[in-house]
Formats: sequence, structure tokens, C-alpha cells
Amino acid sequence: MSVQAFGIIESTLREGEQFVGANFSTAQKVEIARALDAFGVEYLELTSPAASPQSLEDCRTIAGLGLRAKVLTHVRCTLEDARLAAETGVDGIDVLIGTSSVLREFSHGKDIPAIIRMAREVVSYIKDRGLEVRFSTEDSFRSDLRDILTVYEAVDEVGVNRVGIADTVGMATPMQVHRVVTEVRRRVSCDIEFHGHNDSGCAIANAYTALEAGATHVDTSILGIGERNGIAPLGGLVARLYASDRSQVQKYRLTMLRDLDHMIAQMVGVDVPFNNYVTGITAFTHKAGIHAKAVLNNPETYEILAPQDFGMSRYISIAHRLTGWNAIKSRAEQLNLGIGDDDLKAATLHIKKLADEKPLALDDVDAVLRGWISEHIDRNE
Ligand code: HCA
Ligand code: CU
Repeated sequence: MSVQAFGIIESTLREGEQFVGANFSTAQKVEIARALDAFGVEYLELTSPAASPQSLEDCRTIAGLGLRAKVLTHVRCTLEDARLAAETGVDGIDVLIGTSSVLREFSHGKDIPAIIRMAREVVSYIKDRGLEVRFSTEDSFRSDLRDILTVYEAVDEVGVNRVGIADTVGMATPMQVHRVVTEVRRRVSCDIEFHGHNDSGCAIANAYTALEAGATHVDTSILGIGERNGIAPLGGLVARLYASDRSQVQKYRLTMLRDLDHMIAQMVGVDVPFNNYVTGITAFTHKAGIHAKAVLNNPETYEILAPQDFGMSRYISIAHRLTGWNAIKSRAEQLNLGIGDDDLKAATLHIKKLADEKPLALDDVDAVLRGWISEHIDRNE
């Protein structure tokens, strides 16, 4: 199944705040919320107002900004938390409870019938206040599938807007996600959200597969920040969707991704990884001669993402032993040096030999090309 209409639930201000380096001030939260709103995500998810007095204040502040994105907060499955959240002015509330045996035993101690009773009560309470409500089963993939399906059906019956499937420990594979989302899709009429951690490297693939299997919403955070090594990163998910069908992400301001990634990196004290989707410094760098030649002829040969669509630029690295004469020719043209093909081929060989001896910089290549003219070309004239 191909991806249908979907919405991003951007959780930098909830899951992201659970990243060890994150300690956002109110001003930073407002900056993040406004930037994500300008990018165009459909929802912002905020830390529970029950977490701390400042968290409560910040929920109120962000809910009052008048953003285009809907503002949600994320609470435990209790009437007390739901009441507090409903008073902050948010558009909706994301409720969760652990359903795996390990969480039932060691976290809240409730069995499935008790979970269902509480879930229906809390969901109905939120609905009655005219707010959007999502109900999610924490640790869905280590829960008994029959249990979570029963819980989802029970909350669907009382009018929940979305059910959430959470790969809390980052253990699911795309095939498992496909199976579970497909089954949930068969059982409920409400929307379906997927939240996936990245412990074993499948977060983006799982989020994308969830959409293919019929989920309507996926959770992201900027740079993927969250508990442990985080969840599906916003930029990575966007890259994944773009690679399949660019029209799916035209609703977002893609040129903002670089600033979003750098803003969060700076706020939480990390670097943007060199190999980051879209915004890493090597994301659009081509090196080997064969690649460089083809990319110079037509970038689509080795680029599934067009850098200019993301406000990024391509870089062709030529100062190394894997270089090729087509790339060197392009550099000579940039420098306005009229060198014939045979000379360029000879100069390229020379550059390769030099690169075998020591690391080269672009200046070294330029010096060889300029020197070639005076030594081999001018002299022959
Ligand atoms: C958490 C758990 C959570 C919730 C996801 C959800 C997870 O840290 O509170 O509400 O869907 O990964 O299970 O982030
Ligand atoms: Cu999580």
C-alpha cells in the first residue's frame, strides 16, 4: 500500500526533552515551536504539565501562541493528569499506559481489564471537554497483540481520535510494524499513530512502513533526540518520504531543515552528525571519479534527494587519488584554464600520484593545473 495522507506529530518538545542534553528554557521552547510551525508540521507534542510547575506554564504559553499547528500534551492515563492538561488550553491530549507484561508488573501494576476501564474513563473525559484525544499503549511490541487490540477497540468505541502504537525500546522491524499496523487498521475506525525508537537503527524505516501499512500519523523529533538514542528524526523521515514521492513533503518548508537541525544541536550541546540525512556536511558530497563524472553530467545519477530543494548545495571532491579527469576538467573550466583533454588526462594522473604521497587540498589541484599550462602548454606554443 502506498502512503496516504498523513500528519507529523513533532515531539521535540516532549520526547526530545527526554534527551539527556535537553534542558529547554521557555524562550527556547517558544523558538522551537515557532520554527516547527513555520516548517509546517501538523502537530506539536509538549511535555506533560504534570512534570513540573514550569512545564505547566510552558504548556499554557505554547498553547497560547496562536500557531497553525495543533498543540498537544502528553500525559499518563489518569483523570488527574487529563484534568491538568485540559486546563492548559492545548488542542489535544496524548494519553499513554504501559501494556507489556514487564511494564504492567514493574511500572503501574494494573491488569488489562483495569487498563481498559481507566482508558475509557480518561478518553471520555477528554472528549467531553471538546479536545482531541489519542490513546497509546507503551511498549506495544512487547505486549500481547490480543491485549493491545482489545484496548484499542475499547477506546475506539468511546470515540478516541487516534490510537498510538509505540516501539518504546526500538526493537521492532519494519515487517513487524507492518503486521501490527495492518491488524490495528482492520480493527479500529479511528486514526493510527506510530512512535518508534531507534535503538536498533530501524526508526525511520519503521515510521515509513507504518504509514505504508495504514497509519495516519508518525512521531518525530528534530535530529531524533529523545530517550537513549532517540526516535525517528524529522529530517530523516522527510528524506525517506521525499525519496519515494516528493509531492508527499511539498507541504513542508524543506529549506528550513538545516536551521532546525543546527538550532537543536546547539541547544542540546551536540554536533549535527557528518552523515545526517540532508543536513550532514557530507550528505551531498561526491568523491570517486566515476561518481563525479556522472553527477556532473546529470546529478540524478547519484542523488535521490535534490540538494537545492532543501536549500543545500552539492560538493564534488576532486583532490584525492580516486579523482577522475572529467572532474578535473570541470575544475579547470571553473578556473577558466583552457587545457585540452590529453593534457587534462596527464594532469589527472599527476594529481593521483601526488595524492598517493600526501593528502591534497583543492589548492594543490589548482596549482597543478596552473603549473601545467606554464610548463607543458605555454612551452609548446
Ligand atoms: C515515554 C514513552 C513513549 C511514549 C510514546 C507514545 C514511548 O517516554 O513516555 O506516547 O506513543 O516511547 O513509549 O515515548
Ligand atoms: Cu518514546
